[in-house]
Amino acid sequence: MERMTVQTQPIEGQKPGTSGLRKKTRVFMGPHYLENFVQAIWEGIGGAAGKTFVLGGDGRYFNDRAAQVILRMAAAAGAGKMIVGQGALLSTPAASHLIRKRGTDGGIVMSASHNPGGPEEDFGIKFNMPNGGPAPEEVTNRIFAATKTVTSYDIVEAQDVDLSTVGVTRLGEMEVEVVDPVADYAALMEELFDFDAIRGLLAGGFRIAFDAMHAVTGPYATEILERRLGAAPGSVRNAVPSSDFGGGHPDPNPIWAKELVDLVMGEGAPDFAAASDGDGDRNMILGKGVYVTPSDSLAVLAANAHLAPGYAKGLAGVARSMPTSRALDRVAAAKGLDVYETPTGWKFFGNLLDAGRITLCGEESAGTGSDHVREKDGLWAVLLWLNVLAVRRESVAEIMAAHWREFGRNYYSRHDYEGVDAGRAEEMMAALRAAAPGMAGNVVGGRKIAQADDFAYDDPVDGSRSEHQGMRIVFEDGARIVFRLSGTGTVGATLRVYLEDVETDPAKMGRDAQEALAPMIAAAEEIAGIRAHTGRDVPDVKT
Ligand code: VG1
Ligand code: CO
Repeated sequence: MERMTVQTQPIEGQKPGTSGLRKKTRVFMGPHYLENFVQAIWEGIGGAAGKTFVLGGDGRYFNDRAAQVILRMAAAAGAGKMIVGQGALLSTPAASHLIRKRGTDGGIVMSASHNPGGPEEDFGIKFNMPNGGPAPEEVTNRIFAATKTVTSYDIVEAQDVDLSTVGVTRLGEMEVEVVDPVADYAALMEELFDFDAIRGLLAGGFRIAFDAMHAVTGPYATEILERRLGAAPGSVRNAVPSSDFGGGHPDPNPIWAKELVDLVMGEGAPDFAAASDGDGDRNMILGKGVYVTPSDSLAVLAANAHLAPGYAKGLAGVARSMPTSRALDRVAAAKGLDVYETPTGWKFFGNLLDAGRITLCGEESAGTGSDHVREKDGLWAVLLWLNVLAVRRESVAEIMAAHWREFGRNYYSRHDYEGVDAGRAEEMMAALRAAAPGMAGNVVGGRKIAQADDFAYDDPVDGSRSEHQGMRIVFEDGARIVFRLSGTGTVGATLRVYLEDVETDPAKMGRDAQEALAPMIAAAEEIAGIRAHTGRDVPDVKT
């Protein structure tokens, strides 16, 4: 087997964002693009020689080809072993678990998550650390720096490795172990949750629907929900991963999973429904006639996790990303738990989880997880909900109503303006940054601003500081607006406006969220001048 050194030169823009490097698939398929970045990963982590890595992806277009390139580069870099999901598939949480379980030196996940897939859509790569979590900024900065100086990469010349069968093979000196992508993950779920109780619930006629959105969770959900828990065959929909996710966005929100939302809102609705994203780390939770916002779901799970065996001893603490609603804080306050506020992106939870300061955490973008892995985990959230439902024997709607009565309700919504001109979006953020220091005390829409700042985070574990993580404007009565630019998009800029208002009067807790938030929507426009800056009247997506 011949090892070659290929001359190359730096390619601009290989800067990892909120979750790895994401670009148009065609860009990734361009000459040296993937290879340069993989070489930069090896450099950013101090080399691959003698190391063991996990490799898998969400099955999108180019997943199979990219896997072969990464394997040949790993062999050339002297890696000792690669553990690969069969068919080069692994959900993000399953990859995280495998990295931890096998005690490897990290892993490479090929995914652009909830972004659409296909030759004209998106592809992505992220590196996860030995703790199973996304590389922290310090490491992604080193990787980015290496992309700017790379002049060559090493790769072996070889036939494709057969990834279709479970077993051990070799690529030159390197061992390649192909593993069942589902088995270890499913076993972990059985440890955390009361499968007997959930089986009992389902056997009693409780009907569920799970939409895998043609993405990687299909095989996991089919094995766990249908085979192990006895959900009726067909409960898992769109269960076969396809390279373009059936032409849709594998994004579990009311827009892209509209069919499922229509199902629970219509006649003969199932009792519980859920969906996951491209790489299986997100979740959307629905009940008969109800959509549970991710922020509320996080709060409900924090309040009820002790009902599942894996969390019976209670929670060490909880965390949420800054833009996530403060419904979680209400639960934490009532239960005397520490609550941490981190920047957007799962990498910021890693240290808190490793240090044992938190057990449960989540984001408003449909990500929830715990210390069982170091990524958010879609199916895990679904199973925790099912475990809670099996114990409480109430409907999702009843659980939500009781939760709001007990803790209060934080009306919440995120408005996204997609494909905005990047320069204009930056200008809007710069204007907000400049105005923020003078905002406290101003009255907008009859409410007084208590605090306005550009969120910066000091990690309490390693002391690292992350700045410019979003503009937040907090009102005296607890309402809040956050403005931030997305770090996962591949075209122009996506402006995210996060809107939140607090309701403690039980008589007013059943309102439509957009209606209840109308004053905050108007306040956001007044404060930021979204229309003038972006030329947009209405958001593209409301979740
Ligand atoms: C978005 C979400 C963020 C999430 C990230 C990765 O980032 O807002 O909460 O962690 O996607 O999710 P941004 O920068 O576009 O707002 V995904 O499921 O990669 O895994
Ligand atoms: Co994802």
